[in-house]
Amino acid sequence: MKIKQVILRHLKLDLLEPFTTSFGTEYNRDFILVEAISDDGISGWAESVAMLDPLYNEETLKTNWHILEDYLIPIILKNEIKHPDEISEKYFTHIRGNYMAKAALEGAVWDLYAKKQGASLSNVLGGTKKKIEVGVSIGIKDSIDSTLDIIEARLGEGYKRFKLKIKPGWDVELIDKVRKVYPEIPLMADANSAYTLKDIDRLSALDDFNLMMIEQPLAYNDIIDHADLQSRLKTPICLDESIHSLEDARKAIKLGSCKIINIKIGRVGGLTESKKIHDLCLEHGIPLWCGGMLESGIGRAHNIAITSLPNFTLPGDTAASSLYWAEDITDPEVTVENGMISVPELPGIGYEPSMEKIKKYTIHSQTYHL
Ligand code: OSB
Ligand code: MG
Repeated sequence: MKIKQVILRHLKLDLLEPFTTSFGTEYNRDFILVEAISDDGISGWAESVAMLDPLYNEETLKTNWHILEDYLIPIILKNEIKHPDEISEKYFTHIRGNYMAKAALEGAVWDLYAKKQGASLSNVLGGTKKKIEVGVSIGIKDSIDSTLDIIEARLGEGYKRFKLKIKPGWDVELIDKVRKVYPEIPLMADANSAYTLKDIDRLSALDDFNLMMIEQPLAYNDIIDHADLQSRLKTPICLDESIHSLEDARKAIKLGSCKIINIKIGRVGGLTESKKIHDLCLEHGIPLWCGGMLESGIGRAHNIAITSLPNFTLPGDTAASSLYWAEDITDPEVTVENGMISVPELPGIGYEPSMEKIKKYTIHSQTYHL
């Protein structure tokens, strides 16, 4: 496979509602859309999940653009790629970090590869599920009552798991009230690294609510204190921010830092690395689910494909486009029926990028060729 051209586009979509986590509030989503075009004129698509500001992790839209333009795209244009696994295993190995930038370009080549095989992305990744279960991530709100209203609406829409964003002061009372109204729902909390071991009393209090898991309570780069915390809690800890690679996952499992892992394709540097983490976790009895980064339909399509692998046994954050955007940039948009998404069977990602909508939301674009 020869890639003759890569187009980067900076898109900006307005969120229908602000999305607040312990690290900040997002009002819109700026992201890089990557289009990789083969010498026979087929396009593969993916997006970078890096945000404008380095709040979730250290990458940003600008650092991703720089790494893509100056390092990754030239490598992809220069080399004949037989299989997308070669990208992370051979071509990007000497470039440290910059996982989201790598994943964005690798993902576009995966889509292109699948299209050339006439197979769905799920299929070429080894996916087995035809339908996947979907949960929803609920941001920090101004009152517990408005959180309860949102849960009620999402329950009615059939979502299979409810994740509440927490931070110190928006945690024990919130979960307690939600549990009193909904004693049985699959409920979890995501702290995005808002606590330290000094908060052990607060974190222990969360242990009494039969939560499915607590996601990333401690520092974004920690697996040591998480192991300590996990030994003191019966609620499973799920790691998000701390896991960037197969090696990170291996070490976290060995230390007992978590009992569940959230895979984000961007955070771990791509689909090939995601598959490897999947296989390791399957071997060790660590269940997985696919996280979300407020992606457009293009990024969500990749998430849906990886979620079709067998060890994604817990509902993921691939909620419907209509919860986030007035309009999404794919045809069809991502829709959820009774808390389920049917994995597309069309070649590639299976959601067609709408050139008209992409043009409408593009702020800046740049084309690269040899
Ligand atoms: O920690 O899972 C997270 C969104 C942006 C940054 C970090 C996170 C999130 C979410 C996912 O919770 C929301 C979604 O994409 O539906
Ligand atoms: Mg998270």
